[in-house]
Amino acid sequence: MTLELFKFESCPFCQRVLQYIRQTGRKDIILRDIHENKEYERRLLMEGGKRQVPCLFIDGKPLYESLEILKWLKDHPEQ
Ligand SMILES: N[C@@H](CCC(=O)N[C@@H](CS)C(=O)NCC(=O)O)C(=O)O
Repeated sequence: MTLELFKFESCPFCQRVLQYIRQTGRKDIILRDIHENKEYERRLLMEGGKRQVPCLFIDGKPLYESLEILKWLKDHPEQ
């Protein structure tokens, strides 16, 4: 399974998710900073449908909303 988190550093909702990832020591999530890379921003918009962060792509399928993302991560621990 491929997990990609689209985010930017100054977003508090992203920080909430990033803190959880750090706390749990998860290593299976690729971070995509949309402020550092215009291609990531383009992908988020084109494939996700909107520019909102955080957004977790789960095998390419977008999941928006930090609380939904946290719930999904808790329900799907790193293998
Ligand atoms: N309810 C959302 C709020 C996310 C949010 O407001 N993110 C801001 C950045 S801090 C954003 O992407 N704004 C741009 C937009 O909504 O188009 C969540 O919890 O994830």
